[in-house]
Amino acid sequence: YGHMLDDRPSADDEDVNPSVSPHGSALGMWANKQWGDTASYVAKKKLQSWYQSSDGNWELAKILSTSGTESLISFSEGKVLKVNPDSLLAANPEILDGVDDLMQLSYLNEPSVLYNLQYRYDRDMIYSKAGPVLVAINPFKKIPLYGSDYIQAYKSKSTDSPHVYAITDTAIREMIRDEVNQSIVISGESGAGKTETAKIAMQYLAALGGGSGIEYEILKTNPILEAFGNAKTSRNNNSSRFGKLIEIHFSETGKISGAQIQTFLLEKSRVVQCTEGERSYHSFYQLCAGAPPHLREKLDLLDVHEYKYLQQSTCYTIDGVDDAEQFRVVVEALDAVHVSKENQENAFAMLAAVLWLGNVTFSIIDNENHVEPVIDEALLNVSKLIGCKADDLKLALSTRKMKVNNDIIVQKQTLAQAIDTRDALAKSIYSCLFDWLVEQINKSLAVGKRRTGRSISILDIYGFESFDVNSFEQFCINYANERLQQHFNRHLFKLEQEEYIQDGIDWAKVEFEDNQDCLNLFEKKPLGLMTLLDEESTFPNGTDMTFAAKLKQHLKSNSCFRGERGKAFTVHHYAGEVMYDTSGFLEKNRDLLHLDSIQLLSSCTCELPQAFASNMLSLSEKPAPGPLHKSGGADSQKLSVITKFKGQLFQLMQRLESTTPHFIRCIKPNNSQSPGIYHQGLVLQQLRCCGVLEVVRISRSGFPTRMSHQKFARRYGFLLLEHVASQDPLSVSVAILHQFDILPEMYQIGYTKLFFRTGQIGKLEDTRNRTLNGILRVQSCFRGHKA
Ligand code: AD9
Ligand code: MG
Repeated sequence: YGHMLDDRPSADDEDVNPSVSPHGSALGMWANKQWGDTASYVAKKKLQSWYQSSDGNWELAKILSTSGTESLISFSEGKVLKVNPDSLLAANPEILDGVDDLMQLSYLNEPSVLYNLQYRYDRDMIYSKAGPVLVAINPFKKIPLYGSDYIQAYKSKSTDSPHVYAITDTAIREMIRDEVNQSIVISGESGAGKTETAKIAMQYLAALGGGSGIEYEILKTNPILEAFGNAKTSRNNNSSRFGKLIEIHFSETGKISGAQIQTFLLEKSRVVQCTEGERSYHSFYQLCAGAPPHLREKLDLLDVHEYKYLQQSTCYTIDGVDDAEQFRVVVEALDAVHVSKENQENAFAMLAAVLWLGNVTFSIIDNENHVEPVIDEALLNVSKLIGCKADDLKLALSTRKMKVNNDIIVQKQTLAQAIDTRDALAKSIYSCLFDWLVEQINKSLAVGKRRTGRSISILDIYGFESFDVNSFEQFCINYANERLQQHFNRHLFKLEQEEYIQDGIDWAKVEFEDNQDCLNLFEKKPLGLMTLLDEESTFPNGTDMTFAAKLKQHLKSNSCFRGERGKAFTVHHYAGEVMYDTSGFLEKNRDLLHLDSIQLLSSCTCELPQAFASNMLSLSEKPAPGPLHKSGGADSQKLSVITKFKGQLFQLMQRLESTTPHFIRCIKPNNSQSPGIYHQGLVLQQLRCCGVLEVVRISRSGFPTRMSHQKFARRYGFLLLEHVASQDPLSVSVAILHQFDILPEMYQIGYTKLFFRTGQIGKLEDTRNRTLNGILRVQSCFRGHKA
C-alpha cells in the first residue's frame, strides 16, 4: 500500500497568515495553502474533488484522468471538463457526508466544510460542532427540535447530536462537577440567530426549575428587553440594538435561585432617526397599537403615523407581527417581574413623552435666527408627561446656560442647536428608561440571592460588523469583538492542550495568530485609538478631521493601522480590514446632555425623570474646568462613551475569564431571512469572521482526528496483510499504522485514543473502500463465472 502515501506537506509547514478580508471575493482564496490539500494528492484518478465554478460555488467532480497540468473531471450530471489540477481540492469520502463534527472530516478545506454544513442544513440539522464550538445555522422557519420532549432527551442523554440543549446541558454538568461558573458565549452577524439561541438555552435552564416561579420570571425578561431594545432593521425584523449578559444563579441543589442582567451600549440614535425601511424600537409601536383606552387618553396617544420620530421611515408594521398583541405580552411580562402597574404607566408615559418631544417645533424669534419652541399640543403634552412647567421646558429647549468668567450667561439657540438639544433629551430619556427597566428586572430576579455562588452566564452580543461606511458604533462593536476573539482563542487552545495532556500524548505547543497587536492599537496609552479619541473629544477645537489627522500622525507605524484619505482610517481586525469614517466620532463619544436638560429632569414632579436625572448626575464627575464644553458651557463632564464601554468590557472579560466557556457561533445562510436558501459565499465569509475556520485550522495543526484503539482496530484490522501476534486493540492499531507507513509525525498514541493529523484517516478510508469494492468485484466476478 506504499503507493497510497502521498507527498503532501506535513500539516503545519505551510500555515499562512489567516487574517483575511471579509470583503475578499475569491472563495478559495486561501483554501489551497490554508488546508494543505495540495493538488498532487487530489488529482488522483477516480477521487472525488471540489471544483470551483465561475460563480464562486464549489461543485463535486470526479477525476477521470490527470496528465501533467491537465485533469479531466466529470460532474454528476455528466458534464466533463478539462481543468488545472491545482484548482481542485480534495473531497471527503462519502462516509463522512454530514458528520456532526467538522473535526471528523479528513479534509478540512473550505468547500468540504461548507458542503458538510449544507448537507446537514438541507436536512434541518441546523446544529453542528466544530470541535468544541457549536455552529448554529439560522433555519428561518420553525423546526421541530425544541420543547419538553427534546429537553428530556438531552437531559437523560438519550441523544447527543449537536444542539443548544446539549451545550447547555454540558454547562450545567460541568458547573456541578467542577464547581466552576460557566458561560455560553453566542456570537454571529445581525440576524444570525443569537437572541433566539440565547432564548433556547434559557429555556433549557428554566426547565431545571427553581421554585417560587423564578424560572418563569427569567423567561419573561425576554419580551421586555426585546420590546425596548429591539427594532426592525434591514437585516433583521427583530434586531437587538444592545448587548446582553444574563447570569443565572443556582442553588446547591442545582435549582435556579435568581438571575442578573447586564446590558451594553444601547443604540440611542435610533430613537430620533431611523433609516427608510427600518423602525424605531418596538415599544413605541406596541404602545400606540395596544394601549387600553384609559392609558391612551392619559398619555394623549396618537396613531403611530402622527409622530415625527416614527415618520422618518414609511415602515410602521412588521409582517407577521401584531404590535397590539405584543403590547399585552409585554405588560404580562412586566407583571411577572413585579413592575407595579403604577410604574408600568410611568414607563409608558416616558415613551409617550419621547414621541411627543419629536413633534415639538420651533419658531424664529429674532433676526439672529434664534428660536423658541412653539407652545402647542406637543410641548404641553411633554411637560405634562414628565411633570414640569411648560415654561421650564421651553427654556431648556431654547437656551443654554454658559459660564463666562464666573458669570452665568444665558445664550439663545439657533434652530439646529435647539433640535440637537431636543433630540439629545429624547435619546437620554429613552436610554435612561431602558436602564431603569433593567434595574427593575434585576431587583425582581435577585430574590434568591442566597446562592452558592454558582452561575451560568449567557452572552448575546453583537458580532463583528463591516459595512460600506463604518462609524463609531462599528468601532465599538468591533473592538468588543477583538476582546472576545482573544478570549475565544485562549480558551480553545487551552482545551485542546488539556485533552492531549489527559491522554498522555506528546504535544508541542501550537503557535497561533493572536490579536494582541490589534488590541494594543485600541488600548495603548497614551498613543492608542481610544486615548486619542478621548483626548480629541475634550479638545476645544477638536473635530473629526483633526482626530483623523492625529491618528495618522501617531499611529502610522502600527502594523494594524492604515491612514486613509480625508477623515478615514483602516484597522486590520482579526476578521479582516475595516475602514472607519470618523464623521460624528467625537460627538457620539462625548454624548452630551446639557446640564440645563438634566436640571429640567431633576425638577420634574414625576418619579422617573427625577430618577433619570440623579442617575445622570451621579455618573458625571464634578463639573470640570476642562474644555469638554466647546464654549466653556456648564455641561457636566462625564465619562466618554468609549471609556465607559471599555470599562464594561473589561469587567465582562474578567467575569468570563473566571468561567468555563462554551461557544456558539450563529450563521446566517442568506440575506433575505428566508428558509431553505444556503449561500456558500455568505456562509464562508461568516465562518471566517467568527473564527470557526480558525478553530478548525488551529486544531489542524494539532491532531484533530481521534479514534479509540478499539474502533480503529475494528475498522481497519481486516486490511492487515500479516498476522499480529497479540490481538489487543492497541497492538492491532500499531500494526496497521506500520503497515500503512503512516509517518510518526502524523499520529500520536494516547492512553485510550489514537490522534491523527488531518487527512490521515481519509487515506485509510480510501484504501478500505477500494479493498471492499475489490472484494465485491471479485465476489461478483466469481459469481459470474459460476453462472
Ligand atoms: V441581531 O444581531 O440582534 O440583529 P440575532 O440576534 O443574531 O440578530 P435573531 O436571534 O433575532 O438574530 O434571529 C433572527 C430571526 O431568525 C428570528 O427572529 C427568527 O425568525 C429566526 N431564527 C433564528 N433562530 C431560529 C431558530 N432556531 N429557529 C427558528 C430562528 N427561527
Ligand atoms: Mg439579537
